[in-house]
Amino acid sequence: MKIYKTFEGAVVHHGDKFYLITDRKWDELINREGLYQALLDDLRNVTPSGNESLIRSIQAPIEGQEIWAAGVTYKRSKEARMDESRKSGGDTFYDKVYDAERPELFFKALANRTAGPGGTVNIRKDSTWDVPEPELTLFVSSEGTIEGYSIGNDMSSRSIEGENPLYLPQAKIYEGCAGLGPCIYVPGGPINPDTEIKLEITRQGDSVFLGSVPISNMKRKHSELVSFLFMECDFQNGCFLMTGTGLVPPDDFTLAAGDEIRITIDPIGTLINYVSQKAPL
Ligand code: DO4
Ligand code: MG
Repeated sequence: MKIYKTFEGAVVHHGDKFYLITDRKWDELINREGLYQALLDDLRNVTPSGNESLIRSIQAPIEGQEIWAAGVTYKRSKEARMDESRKSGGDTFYDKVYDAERPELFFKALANRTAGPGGTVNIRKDSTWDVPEPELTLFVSSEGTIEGYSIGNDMSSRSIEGENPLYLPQAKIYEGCAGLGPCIYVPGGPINPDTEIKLEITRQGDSVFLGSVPISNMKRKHSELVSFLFMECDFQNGCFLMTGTGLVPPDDFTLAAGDEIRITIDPIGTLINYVSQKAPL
């Protein structure tokens, strides 16, 4: 089952049918323990439509949730970050956090800084080296239960983070720093461990990066990330948790304004965003 947030209301796609739900606010609709069953119950009172056009005006599937992110959960992320921060002496922190019991977790964005499907993500004007980070993103209810999955893009400045790990919030948090969508996939159980994350970046019609990684390459368990996040934080409307990147383009790659970023995680779908940058300094 998938839930889309549209300008007309929430649309649930179940089997070959689409259901428009207008009598519940988004936060109230998604933030329920046992969401799959709760949605099935809701659908009994809604007349379905066989028409896909219900999901034409899709927004990011977020309203009152915070987006948090986990870092250095894949070996590829650890190695790339150690390389970019070696000169500053910051490389050893990534190595340590990869092996530590406590994961790296950081606040990423609220809805106002998050681009939905077809929306624009930004690169900072004071950054010279930028990448998207395609991440399986958990939707966790206020009770701390993993109820669904979405696709996240944790936009990152490698030049700023590489200069000093203490610049992480500036490398990660700014206008248009996150992408989320196209829906929340609610399978009614854990996502298939064979799931793959695919990233394609296209520049003026040419593919300039293509890669994929299985989520089974992730070092930590989803439940482990959630339990650290919920240890001392309450989330009244539930929250999203990006689970870290296992795909980092080669060091000679940087995003440019106009690039198209296409992240696919079957069976969630494809999140497409376009890159923008105000005039560089
Ligand atoms: O350690 C910095 C951030 C790491 C991150 O965002 C990731 O591994 O995805
Ligand atoms: Mg990341």
